[in-house]
Amino acid sequence: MTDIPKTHPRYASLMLRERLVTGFNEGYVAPQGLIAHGRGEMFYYLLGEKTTKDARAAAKAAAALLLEAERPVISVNGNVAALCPKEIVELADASGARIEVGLFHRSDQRVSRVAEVLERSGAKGVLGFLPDARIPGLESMRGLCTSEGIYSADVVLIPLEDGDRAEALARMGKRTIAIDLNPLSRTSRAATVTVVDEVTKAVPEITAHVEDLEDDTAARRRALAKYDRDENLARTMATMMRNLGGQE
Ligand code: PTJ
Repeated sequence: MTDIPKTHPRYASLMLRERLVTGFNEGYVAPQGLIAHGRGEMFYYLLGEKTTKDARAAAKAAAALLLEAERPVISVNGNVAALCPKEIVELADASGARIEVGLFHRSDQRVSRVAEVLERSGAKGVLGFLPDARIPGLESMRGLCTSEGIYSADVVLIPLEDGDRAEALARMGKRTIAIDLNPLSRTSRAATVTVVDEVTKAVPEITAHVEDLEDDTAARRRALAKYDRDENLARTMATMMRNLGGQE
């Protein structure tokens, strides 16, 4: 790892890169994951590298959806395992969700490394190593899943996706929660709830709302009723335009 001084003005951002590079060197982050992170960084910059009010509202709706679910599942890929394994386990524990490894650039070795990283952070019963089902209409390796997990889930959290799975899961009648810094992505536009924020910020934000809403059914129904994905994404894009010096 590069020794990054804590006083560096971009310390937090550089440390996220270091986690990905470590994950890449240890064989669980795909090389393509490094490119994906760079794209995310660009959108985060446009957001002012801050959690917006709209991201908080979406995180609240995401928490409500997880709490309303009967069989929630959190899908984890290489980037998410590198960036926030502990936070994923905390969200799974708080919401009662199962964790399933779902990789686009899938190999058995990467699946077991991602599972190991999660287990080192306290995860129990991680699914995904032995897929026995397939998401209909999804040709990529990410279509492989387990019947106990994603295949029979009613709500699936899909952080950092590349597009087609949210649509395929919706065709199966499932509701999805995306975490994606790109408000224009297919995933962002297809998920039931989209949190446009950096994943290491979004996951603990959702967990905090889960803890707040868990004994308050009326409050979580209100959070869901108030949330409108397309309006939320439009406001997020307006924030980016303002930060670029464009129209209000
Ligand atoms: O580990 P694998 O094999 O499953 O592969 C994972 C990657 C990320 C390589 C794969 O899912 C992929 O290619 O994704 P994309 O198409 O690059 O999409 C990732 C999306 O996540 C993009 O819209 C990025 O802007 C966004 N993103 C990247 N880093 C972050 C992020 N969103 C939130 N937080 C981030 N740190």
